Amino acid sequence: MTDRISPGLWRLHVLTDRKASRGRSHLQVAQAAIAGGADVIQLRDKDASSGGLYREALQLRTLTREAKVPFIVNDRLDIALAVDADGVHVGQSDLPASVARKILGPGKILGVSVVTVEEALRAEKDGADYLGVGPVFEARGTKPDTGEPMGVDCITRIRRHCRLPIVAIGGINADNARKVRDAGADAAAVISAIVSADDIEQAASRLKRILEGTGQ
Ligand code: TZP
Ligand code: MG
Repeated sequence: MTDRISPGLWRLHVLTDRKASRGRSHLQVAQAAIAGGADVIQLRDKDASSGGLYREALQLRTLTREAKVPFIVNDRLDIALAVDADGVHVGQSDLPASVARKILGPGKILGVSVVTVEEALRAEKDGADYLGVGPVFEARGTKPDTGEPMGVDCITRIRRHCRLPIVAIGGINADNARKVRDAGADAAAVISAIVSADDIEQAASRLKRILEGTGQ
């Protein structure tokens, strides 16, 4: 069972993405990903209305609570608080991490997306529990503004300067997951290689074993 307050022990973050899920709901995707060994589920939906997102988040909260898997909401601190999620993940153009931490309080998890060492150090100072770093490879999820792929060197650089757990993101799949671990990432956050797979459970399980170093 995953330790819900230790992001450093998590290996596989699965981010939901309605558009990439081939008709399957956030709930169906999360159920299958958890069955395959996802260590944390992050609800990410840029297009949903607040009411719609709240209802989806409630369903995921029930599922993840029963499965004892941590539940993070992307961007939407209001939704995270409304459903008592375990935490929130913010990017550089979202609510500042320091403000998110203040509102969340000390007991919740805060993830922050960073690209540079400076951003990583600021996130650490602002109270982040883990860093999202990427896109490492070409992102295949639906976000149009994820930026240019930075390669695995960005992980190595940030690893050298910052102690927080690093979660690599962007184009990660079974063929390249080993590279991000070797570069110093603690975990990978994955959208399309899992949510678009024919068999989500199997795709999650394979990636999990690669990230744990017990499979290929
Ligand atoms: N942030 C940086 S890349 C990315 C996000 C949300 C999308 C990753 O999606 P995929 O399908 O795993 O490449
Ligand atoms: Mg964001």
